[in-house]
Amino acid sequence: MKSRNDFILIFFVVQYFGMRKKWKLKKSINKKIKGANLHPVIEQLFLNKNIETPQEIEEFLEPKYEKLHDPFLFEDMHRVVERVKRAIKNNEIIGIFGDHDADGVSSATILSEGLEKLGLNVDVYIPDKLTEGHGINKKAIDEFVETGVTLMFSVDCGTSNIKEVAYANEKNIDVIITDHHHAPDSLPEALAIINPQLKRCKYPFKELSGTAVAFKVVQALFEKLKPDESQQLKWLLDVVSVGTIADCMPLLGENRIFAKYGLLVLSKTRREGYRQMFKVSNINNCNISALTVAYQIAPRINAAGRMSHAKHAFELMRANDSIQAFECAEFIEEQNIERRKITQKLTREIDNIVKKDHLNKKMILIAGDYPLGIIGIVAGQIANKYKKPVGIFSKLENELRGSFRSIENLHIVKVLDKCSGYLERYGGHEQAAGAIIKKENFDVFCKKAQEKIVDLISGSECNECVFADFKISFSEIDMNFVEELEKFEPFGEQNEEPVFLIESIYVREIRTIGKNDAHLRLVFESDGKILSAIAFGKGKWSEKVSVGDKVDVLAHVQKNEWNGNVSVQLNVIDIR
Ligand SMILES: [Mn+2]
Repeated sequence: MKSRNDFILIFFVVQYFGMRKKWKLKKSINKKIKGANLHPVIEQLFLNKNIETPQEIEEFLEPKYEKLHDPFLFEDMHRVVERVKRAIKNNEIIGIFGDHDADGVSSATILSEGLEKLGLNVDVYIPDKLTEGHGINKKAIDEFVETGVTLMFSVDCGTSNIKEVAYANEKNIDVIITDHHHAPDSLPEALAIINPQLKRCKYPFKELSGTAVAFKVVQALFEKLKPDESQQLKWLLDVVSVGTIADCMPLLGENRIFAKYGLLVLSKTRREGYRQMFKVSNINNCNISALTVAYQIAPRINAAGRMSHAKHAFELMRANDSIQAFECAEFIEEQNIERRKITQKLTREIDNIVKKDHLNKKMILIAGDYPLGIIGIVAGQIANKYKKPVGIFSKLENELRGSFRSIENLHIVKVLDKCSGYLERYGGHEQAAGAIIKKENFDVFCKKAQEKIVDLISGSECNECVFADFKISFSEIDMNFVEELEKFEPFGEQNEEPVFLIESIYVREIRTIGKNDAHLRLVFESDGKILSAIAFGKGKWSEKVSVGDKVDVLAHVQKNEWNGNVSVQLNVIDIR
């Protein structure tokens, strides 16, 4: 059974009892994949992903480590290798400038470990989320100068740091940028920029996380400088999968290799930091899925940066004895408990404001004396609940700092682009962004954003819909079918677990389980066939559904392993 943490459960309840959802069945694609003998539902799953030939099917179903792209497809990669060679020869000290989120901390882990294995001295600087924010800063460069750094790497940031890179050059530090953020037209004068988002970049896969980009650099360095050990790099994939999933990168293309093998490595990780975290936080490492990473591991790594300083998460990742790792893991667990408390409190507070004043608005924009570290998570939860783009702002002395979360089919940075005249700084991705705004500009910014967003939200958006991928008959669901579906794992961003519409089945048993009767166990029957089901966070349904009812359900079809028995189970999302 897949475990999910408290906050999504609470959320599901709110989501499905707050309003009645319409069901929509996605249109099926009227095509055949030639040369493949597939279950019609499985065939549709491929067609939905634009996979249309047997070769493409094989590529998707068998993501092999050996199939990772050549890192030298980044045109600056040779320059990176040459510069690092020189650094080894001259015994230089290398600076690494990281970032405070899970992807940033993971990127710094990969690169620092890779460079140390090549015999280099490394000095890692992780910025403080609360006082420094995102991107290279002068304070860090000054510290690097003090330590004698002559070559610095940025990880998960740097592409827009023109001034800071110029400053480093002035101080005789060469800069190599490794990043995956959106690239502006003018770029810093760095020795090399490794970023798949650069317009000139010919690397075939654009959706790498910061951690994956750092891994590509290490992969290139080992290929040229330590080829006999390059197979060992597989053991770094646990960290790459965490960075990739934490940063919500689509689990397609090369990321499928990182996620699939990374999750496997993660379940038998050699890293003390993860091992102690699993122990301290009761994370079951037998069957780690992308959900485990998204809802249990990534929030803990992020908690340090949100509540105190991300350097503690970095220490956890790099700890090489179990006692140090245990202490870091305990500290992070405390920070996460605290983070969860204040997040829940603020989400409730903001939710009340929304209900009172914002229900008729296209975009929810709210400012207050809110803790900077958690406004992003709260914005995400509110966006998820109301299916509207959200910006939550922390009021500081002279400025406000906002964290934005978007909805499907809306590129949030494009909204900010249209209001850039009122913003001091902004940046981010399609679904999440940040901005700094002067106090006096806040009201006019809100007004403009509400106006501009109208053109950007696609007309057909459906706020109160749940989508089913396919209609399937109850009799078709068996172990064979579940095993076919499992080949599509790991499920996650842009490779979501399919939802099935199953019609006209009978409820044979129903009972609530779990703390506060939060969940439901059901048994369904049709034509003499019986299947058991679970409905997470749906305990309240027991008031309206009873034994003997004829119902339709929306559900995932999964395997349930319990006491050594394996059976087919429906994971019910909605019922009518
Ligand atoms: Mn990132």
